[in-house]
Amino acid sequence: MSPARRGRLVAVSNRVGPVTGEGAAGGLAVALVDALRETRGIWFGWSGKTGGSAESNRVRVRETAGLRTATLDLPAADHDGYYNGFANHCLWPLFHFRVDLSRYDPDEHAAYARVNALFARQLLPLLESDDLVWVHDYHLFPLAAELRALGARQRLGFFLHIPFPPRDILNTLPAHEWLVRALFDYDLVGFQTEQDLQRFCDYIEREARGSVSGTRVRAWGREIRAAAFPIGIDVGAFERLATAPAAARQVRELRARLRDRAQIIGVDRLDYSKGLLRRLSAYETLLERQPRVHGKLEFLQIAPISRGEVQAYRDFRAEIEQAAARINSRFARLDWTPVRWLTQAVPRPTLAALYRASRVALVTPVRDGMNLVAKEYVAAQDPDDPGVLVLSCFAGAAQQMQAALLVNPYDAAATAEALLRASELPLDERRARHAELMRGLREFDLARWRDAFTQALAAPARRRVRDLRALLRLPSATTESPSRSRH
Ligand code: ADQ
Repeated sequence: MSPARRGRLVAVSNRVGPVTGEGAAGGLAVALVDALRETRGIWFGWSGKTGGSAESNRVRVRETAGLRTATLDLPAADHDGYYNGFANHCLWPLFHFRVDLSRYDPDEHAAYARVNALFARQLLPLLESDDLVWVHDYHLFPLAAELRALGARQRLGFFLHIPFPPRDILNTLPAHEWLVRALFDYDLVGFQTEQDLQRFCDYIEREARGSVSGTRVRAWGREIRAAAFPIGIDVGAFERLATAPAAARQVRELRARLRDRAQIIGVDRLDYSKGLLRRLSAYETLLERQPRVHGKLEFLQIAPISRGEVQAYRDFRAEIEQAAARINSRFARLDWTPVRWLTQAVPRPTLAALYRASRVALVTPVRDGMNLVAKEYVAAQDPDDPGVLVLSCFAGAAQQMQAALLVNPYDAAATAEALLRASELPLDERRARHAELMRGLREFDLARWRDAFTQALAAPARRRVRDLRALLRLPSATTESPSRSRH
């Protein structure tokens, strides 16, 4: 770990992920777990169980496979208001630019604040003075404020995995100032992309009447650091998964089943931000306009059900299943089903094999913080005969993956054309695009994301601006420019 690192790393997220077994193979969990093990740190979060009361529930500290986790059960009503309510019915849609789906309920807001306060009370006694505390995502905006109110002096960092919305959209949230102001109790705030950072800075400058100078952001009498830290994947691990003997066997079996058909793959949680309806509509447009692809393409969408307790998700699921059924009833033949729809989670080795066996990946969110599926698909390809990534320009990943075929998911005809082009792209162009994408994946991988963030958080305050630039490899010309324009 970095020489700048002092003390332990303490990660805080809504859920503590599985630390062993199949579930732990998820990239983010692995990256955090490695860093937590190295520093003898802790991963703190909700246990996944509801019940009891805020007064009676106690944090459970466990050590599994060399990693310490600290988990807490949440009172059922508080959990519902905090997680299904404010986090996923209010913040998630709003931060994905869906004001129409966002619902603000003061009781849910209060439950969100209560759960953050409870997390802070239970976390504080576990902290040592030189710990680095890394808080993850929109469930926990006010955690630092709650910790500070209890006297915490540790370095506190926050990383937002989802997009930061434009000022006009954020302003529709009655509690917008409360939410953004809470970020000023952290020392470092990280975003996925420069665009997210710019939208945050725009809010600070115009709405909060604060100021931005390089990575220093001042508002409400406080100063924090803010920067973009694009998350990556563990490229080597995904390559190994995709080339393991079991995967190679699965790829052969899948290809034998497909015969001369090209498989298009989509892998997403069943979420309206992932653009699944528009994706189906683009595929339908292609089938309408290009009868020659009938029987030649097969679209496999893997979309495990998520947040099934939120009404918007249930409505959306029904719509999407109808759309898939409509396409199949319009175009299916005895020997060909145009759309195959799976709603179960798939073990990661199988996922890697499915990616490798697919000629095209269709990753078309209407808005996404980053999108790791795009990166996993590329890493799983055979460099000698790689598939093609069709990627939404509204995924954070598009900023780094310019060698993909970039599409506007709102334009069904253009997406259909890109899909056709992807399925017919000549080998030399496929190889060139894949090589270019792999260079980017290796340069900005998961370890770099983790180390850049934790080193920036650990760096002494007066050196932090320069260190951040070096870590993020920003050109020195922009260093400390007081009037750096962000618009
Ligand atoms: P998500 O919205 O969950 O993450 P994404 O980045 O695509 O979106 O990550 C999904 C992960 O789940 C991938 O690793 C994928 O392989 C896995 N997955 C999806 N479907 C699966 C299935 N059926 N079986 C097994 N695994 C499956 C949030 C933000 C993103 C951001 C990430 C990380 O919304 O924008 O990229 O956090 O910061």
